[in-house]
Amino acid sequence: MKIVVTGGAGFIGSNFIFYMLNKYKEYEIICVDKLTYAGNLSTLKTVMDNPNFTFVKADICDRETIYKLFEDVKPNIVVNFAAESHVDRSIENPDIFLQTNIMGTAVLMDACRKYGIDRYHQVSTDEVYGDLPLDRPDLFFTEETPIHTSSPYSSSKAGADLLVLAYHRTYGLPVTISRCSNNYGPYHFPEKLIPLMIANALNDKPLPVYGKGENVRDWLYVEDHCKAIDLIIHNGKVGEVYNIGGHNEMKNIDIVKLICKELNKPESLITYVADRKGHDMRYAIDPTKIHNELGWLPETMFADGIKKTIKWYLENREWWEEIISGEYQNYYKKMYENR
Ligand code: NAD
Ligand code: TDX
Repeated sequence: MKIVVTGGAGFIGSNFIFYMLNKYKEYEIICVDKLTYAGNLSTLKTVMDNPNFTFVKADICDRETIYKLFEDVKPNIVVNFAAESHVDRSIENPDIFLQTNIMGTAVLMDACRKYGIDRYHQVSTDEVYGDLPLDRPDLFFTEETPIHTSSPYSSSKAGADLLVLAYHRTYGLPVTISRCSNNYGPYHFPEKLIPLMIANALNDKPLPVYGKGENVRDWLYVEDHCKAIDLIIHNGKVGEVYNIGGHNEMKNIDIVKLICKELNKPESLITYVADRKGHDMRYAIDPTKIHNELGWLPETMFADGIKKTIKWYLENREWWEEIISGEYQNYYKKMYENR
């Protein structure tokens, strides 16, 4: 079995690679990653010497290179994690999101059509459903919820999802799509809420909470997401969409306060800053379908997962300090100074 994993030098893709190499000793994993600002080869250092693992630096939008790779490798399965993934960056500059998230997906699927594939899996997001109001805790996103996006990021992911379903209907490509809620865990890039707050708190820097911090996200430990994708690529029905989430809704402000408590830092570090444009209020996944059809259930409780995650950031300072010491400083200034 040969699996091409795109975006494997990023947060979720790398965790998926670790999970798969550990679980399936006979599988070959070929990671394809452009190594954008979000991709880090150091993340993959523990698997670089594994004979079942190969790293290929390539852009999923580069048709010639991707075709050549498929011709050489002839993968059985493609799992596409590669994407521009940060909402705030998409608000500043949508172009690259359209390029990578939509055009890159098309190139990968064209390669699958040309060289044949058993399964193309698209890693999507709950953000394609837009948001839910705070005063309707009875509402959840199901797979039937209409697509209704808010940001250039979520729109680009929705565009890709529609293209994936179109390739299934028009060309019979054997696809599946998963739409997951917010992940957290090791190797999460420090521009995102949880790692940003951990890093800033450890450096005694202000903790910038957008708006009033009332927005709700549905948090899932990254390994539970990886387990769900493993089940979908092996047992999921072709042409289907599966929502993934663990019914773990939390307000941003409560997460930030929890991080302060765990790290023994004062809540006075919390600074309320201008809200994100078009900020989604609440995400909440109904995971009934994946539970009933594939038997998936989240295994890591948030109380344990957040402790494990904080411990990981404490024990792996080198990994994130290296990241935040470079170009990231300019990004941080631009996004947060005078906000
Ligand atoms: P990430 O930003 O940490 O990693 C993205 C990876 O893709 C990086 O290694 C980057 O170098 C690579 N990449 C970007 N453009 C590329 C290109 N053109 N060609 C090849 N590689 C490229 O992202 P993540 O948080 O790990 O998210 C992975 C996927 O999961 C994305 O598709 C995202 O939309 C989706 N998702 C993320 C979350 C979350 O909470 N992080 C939740 C649901 C879905
Ligand atoms: O500095 C911050 N302050 C703050 O209040 C940051 C970075 C975020 N926030 C808020 C915005 C959101 O309400 O925290 C919440 C989470 O923000 P992000 O970590 O940027 O995640 P989100 O916008 O919810 O999107 C994430 O989940 C869905 C991923 O980045 C996406 O790739 C995924 O599709």
